[in-house]
Amino acid sequence: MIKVITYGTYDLLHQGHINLLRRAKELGDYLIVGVTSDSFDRGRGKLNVRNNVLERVEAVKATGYADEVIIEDYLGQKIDDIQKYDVDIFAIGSDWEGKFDYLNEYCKVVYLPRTEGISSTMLRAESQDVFRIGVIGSGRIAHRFLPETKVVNGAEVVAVLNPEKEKAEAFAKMHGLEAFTEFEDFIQKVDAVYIASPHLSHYDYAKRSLQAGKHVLCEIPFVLSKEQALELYRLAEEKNLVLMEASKTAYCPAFGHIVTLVKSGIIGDVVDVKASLSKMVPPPTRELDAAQAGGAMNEHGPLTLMAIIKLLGIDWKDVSFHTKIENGVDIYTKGVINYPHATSSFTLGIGVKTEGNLVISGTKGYIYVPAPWWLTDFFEVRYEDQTKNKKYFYSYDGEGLRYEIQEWLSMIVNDRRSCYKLRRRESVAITEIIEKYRNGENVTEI
Ligand code: C2G
Repeated sequence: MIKVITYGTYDLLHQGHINLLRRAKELGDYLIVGVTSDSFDRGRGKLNVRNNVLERVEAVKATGYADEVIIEDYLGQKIDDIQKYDVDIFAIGSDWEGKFDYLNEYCKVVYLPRTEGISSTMLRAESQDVFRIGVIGSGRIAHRFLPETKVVNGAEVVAVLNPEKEKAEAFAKMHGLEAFTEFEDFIQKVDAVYIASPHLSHYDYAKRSLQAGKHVLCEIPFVLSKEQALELYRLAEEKNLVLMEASKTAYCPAFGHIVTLVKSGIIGDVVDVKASLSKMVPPPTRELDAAQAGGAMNEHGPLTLMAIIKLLGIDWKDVSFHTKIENGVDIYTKGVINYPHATSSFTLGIGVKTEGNLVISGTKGYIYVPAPWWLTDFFEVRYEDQTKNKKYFYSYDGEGLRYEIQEWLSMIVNDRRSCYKLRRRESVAITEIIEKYRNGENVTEI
């Protein structure tokens, strides 16, 4: 019996896939089809897959060509599978010509003709509008945002707004966009807005964009008061628009897995979360400017508080801060947030260096995420009995903004107002804690 194996995502299964499966089956007597898992696809940069793995498996089965369906979940699995299932022929479409020659060591490799004129990418593009995105602000993070949109289907940045003409034009030139200095002209050209302007302008720009009927992705710190956050989320709801806080770590694959592992009880009851984030910034810079809401708490509070709130929830009892101020901004802030059954602390620095790790302690074990934990790609679950320890590795691609952009567009396309990766009430809770600090509640200067 000749055994054939082939692999694919098979998203929005189409005639090209069906032809490929038929041809693969014709090469032998028994066809094994490896369907990629959702996390494997995310790991290899396929961020826009529409059907989940179960739907894709069902679609492959429905073609009637597969004698057996398996899940492909890791790099290198093809070699294992070929040996494990005693495969004679590995078949794949001609778009992969030459890429799988290394499998010749284990079985025969056949590249089958690809069906021209159809692909999942085309089908996704047809079923999904391309969103014209406008960027407000042209600073460091805005520059990083641009290349990240290129890897997300359906995202096309078309315009930039900066009241300072030369800055708007320089940014537009660099990225091939239209430059605007007036909000009213800019907003008419776009469907959705990414706000990466100075902190103090976030609220105003977000409100005006929502009022103009545009979806909003707003950089951190989102806004600087709980009232403003509530008002904006209410406005978005009323207008049936997506408003999302750009808390990048919340949307990255590894951090999401940490949260689900913790919630599933892998380290028992969580009793303590410690999160630190420090980035030394040389003057003169916005981060060290009090007039632009600089300071460690405004800069790094949002991501750090996001981790604590995702892990322990929004029902904290009390919050206190110790802070070191220089020239009107906190160069270091340490905070403690107590919950009825747990405690947590954070240390943030822009003029004081700290270890930037995240440690989640539970009654059975702890999770250690080394610095920089906010660009999570690795963590370890540790126990008293070290033989039970487990390390988890993930990819954190590019600047890591692609995950939030993808989630934002997916919410728009699928008409979702809320995302479990960062709930609106969690975003409001983060803002509330930052506001308490800004108001000097329970703040001790050192
Ligand atoms: N295919 C085809 N004709 C098309 C589109 C796709 O013959 N018009 C083939 C591909 O060449 C591949 C299979 O259909 O053999 C599945 O394609 P995808 O779903 O795009 O999956 P892919 O990313 O190619 O997965 O480990 C995964 C595999 O390495 C490849």
